[in-house]
Amino acid sequence: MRIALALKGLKVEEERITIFGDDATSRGAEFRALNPQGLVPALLTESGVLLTQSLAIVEYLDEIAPEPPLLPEAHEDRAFARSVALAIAAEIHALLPPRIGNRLRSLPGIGAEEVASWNRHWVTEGLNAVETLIARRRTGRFVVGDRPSIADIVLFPQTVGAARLGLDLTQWPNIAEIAGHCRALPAFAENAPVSPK
Ligand SMILES: N[C@@H](CCC(=O)N[C@@H](CS)C(=O)NCC(=O)O)C(=O)O
Repeated sequence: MRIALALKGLKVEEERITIFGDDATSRGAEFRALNPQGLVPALLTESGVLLTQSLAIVEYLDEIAPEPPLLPEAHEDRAFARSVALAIAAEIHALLPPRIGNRLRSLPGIGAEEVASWNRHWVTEGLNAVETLIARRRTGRFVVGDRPSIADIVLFPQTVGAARLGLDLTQWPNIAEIAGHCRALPAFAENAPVSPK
């Protein structure tokens, strides 16, 4: 969401929600009263509607502020950008957030190294597939053409996470190149995900 806001030059009033550690504010009663899922991102609109789920929020931002567009123009390209975004958000990221690691570590015999190995497994398997999908259709600097779309907005943070897990991005040449083009843009570089303290 932060990358999409930055690409569009939109400003919002921000409240920092922490997601790591026992005292994570995302798990507190106050935040849950707002977002029962206890997850970020969450966006409260001017009329007081709470929007959740990053892809829904990015599409909402694209509708209220169409420039620059975050979905490609052609129908097939739009569906492709959405499918790459979902392949990452639903099939990779969903298996990795703090609540998954916390739950795994609560099980007998599972410690930090097992959780790191779990994370590396799902990122590797997921990005292998995403690399093949992208390689089949890529014609420009980003996932679709020469303009960043919803697909790059989801892909870039996942590459930052993959590197933090010690995975070598060059095993996914298209993804590594796209991540480099994203990082060259301040909207991406300044809004890369933060690591646990
Ligand atoms: N499908 C959701 C995932 C949201 C999500 O898992 N967000 C993470 C931060 S990137 C979170 O709030 N994690 C808190 C936790 O796992 O306890 C989306 O795309 O917005």
